[in-house]
Amino acid sequence: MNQPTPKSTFSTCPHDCPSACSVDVHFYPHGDVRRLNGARDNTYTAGVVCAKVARYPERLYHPDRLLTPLRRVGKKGEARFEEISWDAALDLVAEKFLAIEAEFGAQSIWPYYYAGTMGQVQRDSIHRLRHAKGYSRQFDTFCTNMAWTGFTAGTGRLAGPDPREMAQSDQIVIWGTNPVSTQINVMTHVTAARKKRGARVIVVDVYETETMKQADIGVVLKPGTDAALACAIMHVLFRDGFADWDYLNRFTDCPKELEAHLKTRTPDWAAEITGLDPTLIETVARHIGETKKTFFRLGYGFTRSRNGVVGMHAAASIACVIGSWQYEGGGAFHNNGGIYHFNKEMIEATSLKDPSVRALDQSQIGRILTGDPAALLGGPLVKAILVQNTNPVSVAPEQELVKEGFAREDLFTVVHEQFMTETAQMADIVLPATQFLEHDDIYKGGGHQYISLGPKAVEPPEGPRENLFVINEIAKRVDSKSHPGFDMSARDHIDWLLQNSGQGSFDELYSEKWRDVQPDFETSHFLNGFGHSDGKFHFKPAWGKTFSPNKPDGDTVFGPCSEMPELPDQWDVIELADEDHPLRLATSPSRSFLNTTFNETETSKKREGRPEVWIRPDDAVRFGIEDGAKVKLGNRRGVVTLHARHVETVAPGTVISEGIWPNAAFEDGRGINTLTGADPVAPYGGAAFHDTAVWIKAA
Ligand SMILES: Nc1nc2c(c(=O)[nH]1)N[C@H]1C(S)=C(S)[C@@H](COP(=O)(O)OP(=O)(O)OC[C@H]3O[C@@H](n4cnc5c(=O)[nH]c(N)nc54)[C@H](O)[C@@H]3O)O[C@H]1N2
Ligand SMILES: Nc1nc2c(c(=O)[nH]1)N[C@H]1C(S)=C(S)[C@@H](COP(=O)(O)OP(=O)(O)OC[C@H]3O[C@@H](n4cnc5c(=O)[nH]c(N)nc54)[C@H](O)[C@@H]3O)O[C@H]1N2
Ligand code: SF4
Ligand SMILES: [Mo]
Repeated sequence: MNQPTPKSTFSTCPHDCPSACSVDVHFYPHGDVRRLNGARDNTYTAGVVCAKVARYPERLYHPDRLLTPLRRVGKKGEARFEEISWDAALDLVAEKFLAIEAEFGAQSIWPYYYAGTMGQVQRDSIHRLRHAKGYSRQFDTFCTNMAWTGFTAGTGRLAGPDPREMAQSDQIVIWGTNPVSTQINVMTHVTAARKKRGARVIVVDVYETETMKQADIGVVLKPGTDAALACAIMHVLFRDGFADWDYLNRFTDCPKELEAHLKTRTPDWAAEITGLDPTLIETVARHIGETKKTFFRLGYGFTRSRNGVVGMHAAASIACVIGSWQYEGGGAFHNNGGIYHFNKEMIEATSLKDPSVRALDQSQIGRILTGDPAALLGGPLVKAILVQNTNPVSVAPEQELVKEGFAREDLFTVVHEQFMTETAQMADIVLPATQFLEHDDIYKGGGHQYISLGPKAVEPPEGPRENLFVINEIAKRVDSKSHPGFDMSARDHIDWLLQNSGQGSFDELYSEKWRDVQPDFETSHFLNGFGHSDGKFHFKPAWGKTFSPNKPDGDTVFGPCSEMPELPDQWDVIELADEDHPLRLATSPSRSFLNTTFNETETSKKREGRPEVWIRPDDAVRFGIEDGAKVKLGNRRGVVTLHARHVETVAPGTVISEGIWPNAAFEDGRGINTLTGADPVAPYGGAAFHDTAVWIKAA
């Protein structure tokens, strides 16, 4: 007899988002998923999810979902395929991988992944195959490098005050993040602080975002000038007696030196660099000085610049000058990655990892696939690539090179996907993937402090298989070193992970749904000392030697590391505007797409309209750009065609293009990342997606 369909169950949103929301999944009587909502009994999610996930059935039951394995029959990129069976597809993949390994060596095969799912099992099992075979490693650089490095350069640990404490703050500074779009739950706790305590909200961005529209004070500065603003704020704090010297002397490395260094970093100095009114800088600094319970919610956006590490470190330093870390509702928070301590041996086979195998820079995939010897780190050409949970033909910088690389006839490409993305279109073999409600996984919050379970809620359609299956089945066919992880189900993996990380078991977490692992107040606020060996916050980090979760192997550093300023300062390594490229472009997130995920759903596309570039009316006049006109944006990396919109509140000399639209939504198929660069940011790499000089002209 069939089991009666439950009315609802629980899960966790798997997408690449700091909120990692706990969700309730509601069913129709016939068993299909009806809708999702945020779990009310989870104290961070607090009943709220973003609109795109609330309407998840649109993605789950999308008519364009991939349902069968496919083999290319047309030319590369023509996207002509024939259906084949799973066995035939996996056998073919294994045969090719073995032949390529025999001829060119294991490192000519590159498993390429990212965070399209944040599930620990489904996302990270690819490393088990990689390490067991000695395939090339991946240096992850799309997202977190600059932010995490800048933050931990100061704090020594990627953690901070309980994010729910925002509700206890008197003032919240939302810096370089647009939570209304990118992590809506921040706003829940911000709103609570406003309602309960009349908290003031200050937002720092390069244009007036939806988040800024809700703020008491909006600070719209030129991209890549955040360190100048932070320095001027700290200058005023020292100058006007707001500095907490007891705190500074106990908890920081060189406060006197910082004070002296900032003497010349006046609001007038910063106004020149940031384009801000010096009186606005004075006002913001005074509000910060007068409000001990100030919570700095520091995002990723302002770090996606060539000086982004320095910007993050400078912003985090402000919390030290006023000693706001000492108070509930005070301090600086960026991400909680450092609190979880998961043992990943069974998922990733970390014991089989060979540090002598090269780690190729994910963002340089264009250079790598087109055979740039520097990007290949002196090793062999990449002859095969296995892609899971990412869409590099759209999201990676230097798109022209990425396309050229994937078009190589001698590159064997396997893409495991839910949809026929731009990357899947370039594949030799396309494998259909399950969606999160169709498989088991476990998640941890970057923006909160929960470990949460996402148990399988519905059966997948006939065809799609989970990532774990693909990895285990390839491993069996390519003579990989044996590892018990290849014989385990997702539930077994979750159970092992929890048992070996001191967090109970699968069954325990199933009954709890999520587990709060926030450290105690003293630890969270670094009142037992910061994470560095001297226990201090470092205003003067040893750049290139300092701890970061993103620190590459050995003493490898990137970019002009030796020129990084010793103390917080403006650092002019950004792609400055010049005569040929008079504007600076930031490619900020759109509300209804999540990177390229959801850019396949009709409601999201409808809400977003069309690819646009937003320009201030006065800048538009300078370049003769009418509101609504078709325009070209270009630089030495390429040219894109899109439509202009006049928007008043954008930083001067700056243009904004929201969202990663499908490449095909642009007139000539060239997506926004045609313009962005893949040169690594100092000191530990990362892509400067919001740091691009461009020209504009009417098309
Ligand atoms: N709806 C939606 N949600 C998302 C995503 C998405 O694409 N869409 N992406 C997800 C991912 S992968 C991540 S990593 C997170 C990232 O989320 P966030 O931390 O919010 O970071 P970003 O999305 O890069 O950019 C945030 C803001 O930084 C601004 N910004 C750009 N340059 C500067 C600068 O120089 N200074 C300052 N002060 N601000 C600047 C941008 O205009 C943007 O409004 O969001 C996740 N959530
Ligand atoms: N211009 C510009 N470019 C950017 C950024 C920006 O701000 N501006 N942001 C950058 C950042 S922060 C990031 S993190 C990257 C993100 O870029 P990507 O990692 O490419 O993220 P998505 O575009 O969301 O693509 C994820 C893909 O994974 C697939 N997927 C989801 N779940 C599963 C699964 O369980 N199994 C399999 N096999 N597939 C799955 C989805 O269908 C989707 O196609 O983009 C970067 N690119
Ligand atoms: S806010 Fe982020 S984690 Fe929450 S449902 Fe939306 S995409 Fe998922
Ligand atoms: Mo990201």
